[in-house]
Amino acid sequence: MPLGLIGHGLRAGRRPRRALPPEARLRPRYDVAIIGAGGHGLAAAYYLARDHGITDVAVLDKGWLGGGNTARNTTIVRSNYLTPEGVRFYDESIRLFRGLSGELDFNILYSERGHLTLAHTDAALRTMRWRAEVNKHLGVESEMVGLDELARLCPPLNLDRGARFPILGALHHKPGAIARHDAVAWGYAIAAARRGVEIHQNTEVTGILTEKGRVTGVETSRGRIACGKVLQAVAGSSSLLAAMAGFRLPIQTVPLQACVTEPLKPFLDPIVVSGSLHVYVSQSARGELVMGGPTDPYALYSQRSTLEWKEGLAAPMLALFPFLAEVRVLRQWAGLADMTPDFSPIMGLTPVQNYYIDAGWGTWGFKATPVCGKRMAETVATGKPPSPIAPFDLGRFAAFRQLGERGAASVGH
Ligand code: FAD
Ligand code: PYC
Repeated sequence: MPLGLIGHGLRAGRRPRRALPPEARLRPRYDVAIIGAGGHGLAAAYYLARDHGITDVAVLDKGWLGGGNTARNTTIVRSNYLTPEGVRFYDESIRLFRGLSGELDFNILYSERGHLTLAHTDAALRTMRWRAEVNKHLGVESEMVGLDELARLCPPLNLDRGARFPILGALHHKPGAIARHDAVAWGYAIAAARRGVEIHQNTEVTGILTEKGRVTGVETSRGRIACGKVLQAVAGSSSLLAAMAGFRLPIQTVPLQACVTEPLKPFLDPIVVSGSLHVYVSQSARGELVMGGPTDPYALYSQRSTLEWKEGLAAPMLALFPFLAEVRVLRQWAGLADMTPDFSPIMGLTPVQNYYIDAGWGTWGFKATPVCGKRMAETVATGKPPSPIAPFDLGRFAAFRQLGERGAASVGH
């Protein structure tokens, strides 16, 4: 096997395909403009080209490729949701994630670790049993585990019954995984560009052009672009773009912070989440502990880090893993979470014809990157949202068809 691998690497004619082609000249017209070169926009561009042969596509970003929430998230992938619609949707994403390194010829370091959601109260146990039952019914591997099994799955966890927040049990979701977020963005970008998609960085969309209720183009910091169809995939800026297009979204935008410690020898295999204590942690391939907590408690467009947040994280984290007391935090940052009232995304059509939306990704959108890209590409190509995403339409809020996923959010936001 190692010899085969070396032979493959040295084979004549094999060219490394890791680089993005040089940026093309921005043209005055495209069939499709995608606003946002995060994982979602880039994945949609890739599947538009691969599955629908639509390659006259410009992906426009005000900053750099993958520099928004895609670069700022803690990379947790799971499908242990509460609603059947949510479970099916995220499960399809996991299936796509599993084959993504091969599909894109780009190693996204996808690593299935198992995902543990700890219960500290009877109410939490009840919600987890509910999730386990819905998951199992739909063929997703999730089950309740007691303290003995928890000790086996995660030996460093403090299971002391006399602890300040004793653990009563957990929801164990075997397919829970982490991946390299920037590799996901770059993998999709290069694969899309190879098929003819143009990616234009430093190109801010400043206005949406419409005529008789139909989109006709976008105004950008580099001039006007005419286009037949537009997909907005701007995560934390969704309400701002929707306002430019002339409609409102039921979204509140709040900062979400995270941090990493110095690298440690591998000791933590599963991803550990405590919804009640509002903290979660996983250990990256580099050995860093990637840690997160609740959203900031007020709506704000700011990506600063705060000491209060770090202090709020440290106490419960040390209750779970007391021996981390001397470990140093290396970096802390924030992204912007577009929170919907039901903690589910908004995907599909909008009041503006040919203007499509991929939004409401709050704290949960990284895991949806492949499935959302694939299904939004289908929506843009056919003008009709396919059945897996149809329930996530914008119209559900007015029609009382909310998809309540608050109980399956990672931490109590
Ligand atoms: P982004 O990556 O934000 O891309 C949107 C792009 O749009 C940006 O590059 C931005 O520059 C661009 N843009 C905005 N406005 C304009 C404009 N006017 N013109 C042109 N371009 C524009 N999700 C999970 O599933 N698991 C997790 O563990 C997880 N952890 C998280 C931790 C943190 C700290 C944060 C902040 C989020 C986390 N999330 C997680 C959520 C996840 O990061 C997002 O939902 C996801 O990255 C959204 O991807 P995107 O491609 O839609 O958006
Ligand atoms: O959706 O699993 C998740 C998650 C973890 C941290 C932020 N979001």
